[in-house]
Amino acid sequence: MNTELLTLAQAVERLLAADKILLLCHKNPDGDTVGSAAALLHALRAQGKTVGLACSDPIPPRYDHMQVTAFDGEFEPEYIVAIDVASLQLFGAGTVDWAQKSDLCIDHHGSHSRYSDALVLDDKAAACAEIIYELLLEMGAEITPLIADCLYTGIATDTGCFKFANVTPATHRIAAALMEHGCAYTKLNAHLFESKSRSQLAVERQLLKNMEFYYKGRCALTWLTLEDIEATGAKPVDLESTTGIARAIEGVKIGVTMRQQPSGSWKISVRAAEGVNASSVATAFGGGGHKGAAGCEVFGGLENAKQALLAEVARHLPSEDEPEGGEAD
Ligand SMILES: [Mn+2]
Repeated sequence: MNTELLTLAQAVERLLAADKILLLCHKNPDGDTVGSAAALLHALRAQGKTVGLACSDPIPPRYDHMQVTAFDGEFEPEYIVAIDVASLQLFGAGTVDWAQKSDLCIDHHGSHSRYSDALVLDDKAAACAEIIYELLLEMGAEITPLIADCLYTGIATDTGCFKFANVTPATHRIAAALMEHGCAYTKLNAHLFESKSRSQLAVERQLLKNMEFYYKGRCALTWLTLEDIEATGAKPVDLESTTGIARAIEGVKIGVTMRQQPSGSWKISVRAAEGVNASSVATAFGGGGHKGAAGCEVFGGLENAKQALLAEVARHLPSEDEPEGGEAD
C-alpha cells in the first residue's frame, strides 16, 4: 500500500474535516493504545465530533478511569484511525474489517507495516501517547485533567513507569506538562504499578517456578501452558503485566516469556537489556516491536519452541562473551 506520511498539522486538518470518527485499538489492549485513543476521543468530542473507540477485546477495568466505552455500531464511521497498532495482525477478529479501511494510523513502532492510507509515525516516541499529546497541542485542544490522565497512563505504562530505555527528555517534558494540566499521577502510579491482583500473583508464582537460565545466566526463559493459565484463573491483563519478570533478574540480557494460546501455538514476549535488541529476536519469527520489548508467535511443542527461541537468542546476545550451546545452567 502507498501510505502517505503526514505531519501533525496535516493529520489534524484531516481529523477536523471528518465528523464521524472511529478510533481503533490493538487486541489485548494496553495502557498506551487505550490511553492514546481515549485522549483523542475526548478531545475530538470537545470539538463537536461524533467519536467511537473500538477494540476486539474488552477494555480492562483497570482503565475505567479513562472513561471510555466500546463502540457498538451507533454510527457509520466516515474516518477510521488506528492508534498504536503496528500491523493488521494485531487487531483481532472484532476490528480487522474496519482496520483494513484505516484512513490514518498514529503509531510509534519502528516496525509499523503501513497498512493505512496515511500515517503519522514517530519511532523515537516512547509511547503513542507522546505523539497524541503533540497532536492535541497542534489541534489547539484543551488538555483537561481527564485527557492528561489518559495520556499519562499511556506514557507511564509503555515506559514501565519511566524506567525503560525508550524514555527520552521529551518523555519527561510531556509528563511534566501533563502534571501541570492536572493529571492525578500519584493515584495513577499506585493504581497502575503498585496494586496487583491475586491471579496476577498466581501467574508470577508459576512463571518463577518454570524459569530456566541459559548462556551463563544471560538468558532467562519461562512459560505458561494453557493448563498453567487456567489453574491461575488469569485474565489477559494479568498475563501482560508479567512479561518483564525474566528480564528483571540480575545478569539477564534477554528474557523470554512463552504463553500457550488456545490454538496450541506460543505467544512470545522478548525483553532485552540495554545494548541488546529484542526486536531482532522477534522478527526472526515474523513478529516485531521495539529494541527493549518485542513479541512474536512460535508454533510447535514446548521443547521445540524453546530450542528454536534459544538458538535465535544466542545470535543476539552480545558477542564479547560468546554463548556456549543451549544447555541450562
Ligand atoms: Mn505503545
